[in-house]
Amino acid sequence: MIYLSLFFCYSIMVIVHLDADCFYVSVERVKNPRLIGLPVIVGGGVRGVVASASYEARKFGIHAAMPIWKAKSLCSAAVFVQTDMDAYREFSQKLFQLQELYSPFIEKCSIDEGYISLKHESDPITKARELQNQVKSTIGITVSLGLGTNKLVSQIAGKLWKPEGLTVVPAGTEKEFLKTLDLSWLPGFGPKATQAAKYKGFSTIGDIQSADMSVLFELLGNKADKVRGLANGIDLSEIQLTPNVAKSYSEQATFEKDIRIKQEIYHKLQAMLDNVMRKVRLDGKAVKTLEIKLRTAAFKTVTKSISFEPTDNEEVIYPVLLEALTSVWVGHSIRLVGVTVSNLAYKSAGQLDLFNTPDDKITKLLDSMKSKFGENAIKRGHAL
Ligand code: YYY
Ligand code: CA
Repeated sequence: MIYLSLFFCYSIMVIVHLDADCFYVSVERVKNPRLIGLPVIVGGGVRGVVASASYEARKFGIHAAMPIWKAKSLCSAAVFVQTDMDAYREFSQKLFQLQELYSPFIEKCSIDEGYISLKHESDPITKARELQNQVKSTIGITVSLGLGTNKLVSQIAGKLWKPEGLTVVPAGTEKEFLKTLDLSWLPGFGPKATQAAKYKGFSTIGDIQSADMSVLFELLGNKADKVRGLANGIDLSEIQLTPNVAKSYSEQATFEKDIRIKQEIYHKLQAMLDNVMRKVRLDGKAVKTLEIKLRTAAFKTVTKSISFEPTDNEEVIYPVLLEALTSVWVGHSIRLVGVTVSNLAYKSAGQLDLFNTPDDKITKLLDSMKSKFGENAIKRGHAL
């Protein structure tokens, strides 16, 4: 009986809220590890406010959106770093690509926050812990996670214990969990609304749970019903799938001079395929579809796509590439070529064997040399 109810609990407690801890600061610390352990503030620029403060800086009362001059006055020893949005976007992309390995159901809420549904997992808590560890070991930043039966509860749980928190609200305990929290945790209670509510004697979410409906209506108008539901841990909003997480990898290039020799066109396409497949491997994925694009000297564009068994190895795709090229190239002069691989397969533990990943020593050696010495350190013969 106990086993059954626990299983029931786990099986519906599947929404994870993920939020990177002091995200901009964490990225700056990967770039410059000397910042680790120091009170660090990222911000400044035109608006002159704190964009992200390390947890060491927060001990001095510094927080996001505070004017820089005020932060300086609170902690003269703090290290101030200018924002580097390009780096934050790059880390954000890696962060969401990692989440994709755990679930296809992801809603991106901001550069470093999102919801992930783990409804397909039998043990979502263990999976969430795995994700948290993998983010730390592969990207070098920490995240806090909240697990609950709905978005509201998992979001509050995730933000309640930071940094590196993993807070679980079991099914059926939502109301109890919210009861003692300050009102300002509820959506719609910004500083102004919270102040007005406190004036009327509401201080915690529990006060809203038990409030007289007519008083709530006076305070919140037609939102009263919804807010009462939220206060009781009822949130029916669904995860809105974010479509712009990478669904394909592609590269294209224009030749300096138009090319009419099939072997040369093939070699160029092979070199581009090598590059995109290296990215696929770095992201721990596999692909099932290849598309090539040729643009002729007369600006006519032709494409051909072919699907195959999932693989993360370009050598397996070379024959498919040749087949695609042979089917569309009939002797034209070509000015531009492009390669796209898509139809991504998600690898998770135990699934690896399903992929067509031959034990290819050359591919592994190339990957490791490129990681150590840069993209151009070594290439296959066709790319020279
Ligand atoms: O998530 P947490 O560890 O608390 O810190 P950050 O990742 O640095 O997030 C900062 C937080 O502050 C983010 O949710 C946006 C918000 N914020 C703001 O409200 N106003 C600003 N001018 C800058 C940031
Ligand atoms: Ca954050």
